[in-house]
Amino acid sequence: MAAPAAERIYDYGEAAPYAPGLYHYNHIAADGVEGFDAIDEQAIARFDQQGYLVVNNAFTGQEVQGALNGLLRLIGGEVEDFNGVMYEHAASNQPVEDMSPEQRQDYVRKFMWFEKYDDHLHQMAHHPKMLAALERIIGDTPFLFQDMALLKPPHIGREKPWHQDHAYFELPLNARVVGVWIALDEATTENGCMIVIPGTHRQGPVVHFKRRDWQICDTDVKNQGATAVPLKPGGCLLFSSLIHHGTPTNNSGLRRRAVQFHYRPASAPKTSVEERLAIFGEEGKDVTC
Ligand SMILES: O=C(O)CCC(=O)C(=O)O
Repeated sequence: MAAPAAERIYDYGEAAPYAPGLYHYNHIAADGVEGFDAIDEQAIARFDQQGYLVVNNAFTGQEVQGALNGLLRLIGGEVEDFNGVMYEHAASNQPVEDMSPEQRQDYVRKFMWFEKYDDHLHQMAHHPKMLAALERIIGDTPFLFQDMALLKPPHIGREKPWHQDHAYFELPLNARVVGVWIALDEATTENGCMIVIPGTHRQGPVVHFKRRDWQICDTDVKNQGATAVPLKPGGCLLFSSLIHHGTPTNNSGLRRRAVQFHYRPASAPKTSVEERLAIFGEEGKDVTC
C-alpha cells in the first residue's frame, strides 16, 4: 500500500522562483546516433570531447511501455517491500493515497533503488547493448550503482538546478562515471528536457551549495553554450558525471517521465563523504551564493 499522507516523503528543495534566463540554451542537440549499435569510435570521441552523447531509438516502444508499467506498479504500492516514492511539495494538500496509480504519478517527483523490484526496469538497466557501449566509453566493466525515476509532473514539476552528478557520489574524481537518462515520454524544451553545457566535464569539479537543491550557484552558471537535449520516448542521453546540466520546471500540461541509471568502473574504489565535500562543498568557507 502507498504510505499514508502523514508519512509521505518529499524531495529536498523548494519550488522557489529562479531567474528567467537560467536555463537559456543556444543549441539543440542534433548529432545523435541511431541505436547502441551505431556507437562507433567517432561517437565515443564526441562523448569525450562534449561530455555527452545522444542515442535515438535506444529502447523499443515495448521496452518503454514495460518500464512505464513497472513505475506505475511501484507508485501504486503494489510491490512488497518497496517504498521511497518522493512527492512534489505541491502534492501536500492532495489526497494522493485515494488516487489511482495513473493519477498519483502526476504528483511524484522521483524515487530510487527500484530496478531490482521490476523485471522490465531491471532489463532496461542491464540492456546488453547498452552495457557493451558503456564498457567502451568507461574503459572498464560498467557497474550500476544508482537508479532513479524522475517524473517532473505536468504543471508542478520543479526544476533540477544546475549541478554535476559527481558532486553526489563518493567516487574518485578520475573515475569515468556515466549517467544514462532515458526518456519514457517525449522530452521537450517545454516539459523540461535535459540541458547540458558541452565541454564543462573537462573543467573539473565546481563547488556546490545547498540552495534550492545541492547545486552550482546560479551566478556561477555560464550557460552561453548550453544545449537542450529533446528526446523521443526510448531515446537516451549518455553523459559524464562532471558535465554541468539541469532541467527547468515543467509548466506544460505534458508528462516528462524518465529513468536515469548511473554506472561506475567496476574497479573504482569508494571514497568518503568527507573527501567528496572537500572537493565539492565549501559552505564553511568565506563564499557567498
Ligand atoms: O530529470 C531531471 O529533471 C534531472 C535529472 C538530473 O539531472 C539528476 O537527477 O541528476
